[in-house]
Amino acid sequence: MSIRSSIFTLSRISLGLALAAGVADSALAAGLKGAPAPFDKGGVKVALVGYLSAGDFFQAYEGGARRQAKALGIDLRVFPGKQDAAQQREQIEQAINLGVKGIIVSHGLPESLKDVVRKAVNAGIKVVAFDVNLGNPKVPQIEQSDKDLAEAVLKQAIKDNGKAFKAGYVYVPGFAPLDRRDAVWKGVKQTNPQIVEKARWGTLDNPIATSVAAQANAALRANPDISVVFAPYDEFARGTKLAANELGVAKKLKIYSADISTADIAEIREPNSPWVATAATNPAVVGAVSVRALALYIAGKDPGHNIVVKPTLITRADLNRYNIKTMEELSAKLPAFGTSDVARASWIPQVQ
Ligand code: SR1
Repeated sequence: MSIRSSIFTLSRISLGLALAAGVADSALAAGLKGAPAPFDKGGVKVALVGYLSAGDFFQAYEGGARRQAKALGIDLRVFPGKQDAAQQREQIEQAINLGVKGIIVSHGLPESLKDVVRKAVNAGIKVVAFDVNLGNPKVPQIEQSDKDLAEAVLKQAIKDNGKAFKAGYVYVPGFAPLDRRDAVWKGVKQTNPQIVEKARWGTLDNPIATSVAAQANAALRANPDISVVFAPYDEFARGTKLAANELGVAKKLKIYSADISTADIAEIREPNSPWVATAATNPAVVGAVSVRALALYIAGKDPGHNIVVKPTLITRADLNRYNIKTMEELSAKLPAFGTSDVARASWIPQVQ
């Protein structure tokens, strides 16, 4: 899907959002009328336990989760991720001890989570996982279709640069979305042997963009023939762009990424920005979908094992053409980006 192919008006969705906002406050106080137990009583305790929490994507994801939780009368406890596997395990233990009815596990390293998640499931707690494969048939998996996302943006890279170029690649293995995007990158290189990966870098050390910039600076200096960088996480793209600007090579480089935020839109639209395209979902929508899927599960419904929010290709040319400056304007131009029909039920108020 692209912006050009999907321009609609948003009035129907705005009305839904306004109604949902009205429902949210009363839902917290008294539970949701007509909802299945336990949501008919309100105050259902749920935990969101993340591995990462800093950066635009995770802030927006949490915001979407909080809004949907509020509308459902859920008492959401957010455990912020500090990129610390031991701490994430400990937080899941804490959530179990709090007596939550459900847990959303967002990102993390599967091997450090599997047994503690099994403990939660055995205790009767419903668990859903976003972007971490816990290999447990009782844990529904939420993702952004990373295959579609990587394919869309790499197709654009080939459209812009042809099938022969020297590339840089930003990657940290072990994280489900990055590994799934990596599988697509491997396939693209195999199919197009004249696309040559000259250098690879990547780190999740905080602040991620600044740490990536230091690595990108060294890699781009050592490989001045790199003309395309595949950086499939917006913090990676931001860091690489920073390095390109420092080195004065922004004009001869093109960066293709994942994710989008209002700050990213500004960076992409800067004059002569090397960041030319991204493929993304609206992270607030993914946060809302995560809460809805868990709510369905807690209510005894089957949310499905694979819950997928589809990404959209967003190019600088499209952002400029429609003069899009914010996530709100992007959602207004492209309603499929601003909302999702995944994990819905008539009793779940619509916020996103
Ligand atoms: C370290 S993983 C970063 C990715 O997680 C989410 O899936 C976002 O899309 C981001 O790119």
